[in-house]
Amino acid sequence: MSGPNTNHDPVPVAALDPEAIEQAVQDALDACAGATDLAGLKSIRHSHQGDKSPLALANREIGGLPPGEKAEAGKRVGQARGRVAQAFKARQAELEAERDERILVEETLDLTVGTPHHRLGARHPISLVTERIEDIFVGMGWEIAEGPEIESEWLTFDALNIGKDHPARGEQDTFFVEPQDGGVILRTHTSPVQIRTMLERTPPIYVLCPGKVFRTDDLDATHTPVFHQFEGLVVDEGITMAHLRGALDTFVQGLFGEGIITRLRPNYFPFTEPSAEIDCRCWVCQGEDARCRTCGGTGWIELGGSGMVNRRVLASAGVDPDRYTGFAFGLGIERSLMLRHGVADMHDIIEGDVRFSSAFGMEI
Ligand code: FA5
Repeated sequence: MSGPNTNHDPVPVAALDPEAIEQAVQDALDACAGATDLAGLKSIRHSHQGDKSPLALANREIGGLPPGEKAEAGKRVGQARGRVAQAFKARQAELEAERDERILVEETLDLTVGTPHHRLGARHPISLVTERIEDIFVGMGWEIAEGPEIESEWLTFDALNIGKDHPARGEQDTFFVEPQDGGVILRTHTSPVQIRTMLERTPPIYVLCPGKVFRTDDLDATHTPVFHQFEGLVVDEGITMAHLRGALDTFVQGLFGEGIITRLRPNYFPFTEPSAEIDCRCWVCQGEDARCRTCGGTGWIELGGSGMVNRRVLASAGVDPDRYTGFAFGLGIERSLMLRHGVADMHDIIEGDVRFSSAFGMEI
């Protein structure tokens, strides 16, 4: 027979006293309610739910009770611990909601608040129109050639058949680099790149030479002392004025629009023979408005100079003039821009006001 179960602690345990348990629960609930943030809640949670908390201690004492008392004590302690756990869980949820709310407020972005406006720069229309012109000729298979802005007098004048007594060589047109008789100047046109190209390459030559040039002109509505030109040069066997005309027509149609044609008027340049002034059909009135403001009613707009490369120029650049012929032309980029976009005053182009450049956008 088995004897009576004496394996329990007969001494009543204070921790299991209902009032003590209720007090422990109340203490836990008060502490819980008093926690103002999640960190505070975490630190008090240990005192009321941890291994050494009054309720954990009471729970451990249940094992020592007489069997008949265990169930009730277990129920009491279990319910007490449940209430405390429930309170902590609820408070935790409240504090988390408060934290999330606070973060949402603190990190809210007001998308309507004005920001400091940093005005973006703009590419200068001279750069844009230069690229556009380059694209037209590169599209025909030509190459881009360049030369220095500080140039020798020989390449700028002598090699181009511009004699010592030519007015263009005078002080009223040319910026000289000191000493004045040192033979170095700021190039007055892009034509010396013709000579450089012929000296460096052998025909066939198909090049476009855009660049900055300098003349002692005063700044006014149509002139500037620093401006841009682009020079075209073709040297090959059998080249005629018809090829010049075809290249110019393709160019003006690319820049000014379909159907625009050119006209060549006799002129004189020492480096071309024969020489011609290039006009193009007015793209505004097509020659049909005697009061057109773009062409002055003439139906034609003057673009620049051109001609067949003078035999003497071919020879001075080492090209056999009996085998090769060529054509050249030179146009002002500022004037092309003024014509294409109706810019009335050169000042607008050279003053660098970003509002002027912005009006052209990034594409011409
Ligand atoms: C020449 O400079 C020749 N080298 C062009 C040439 C090349 C002819 C090849 C034949 C063969 P001209 O001096 O006319 O030519 O100048 C050409 C263009 O430059 C003019 O049509 C004009 O558009 C522009 N230009 C001349 N002076 C100024 C200036 N001060 N400001 C702005 N553009 C100018």
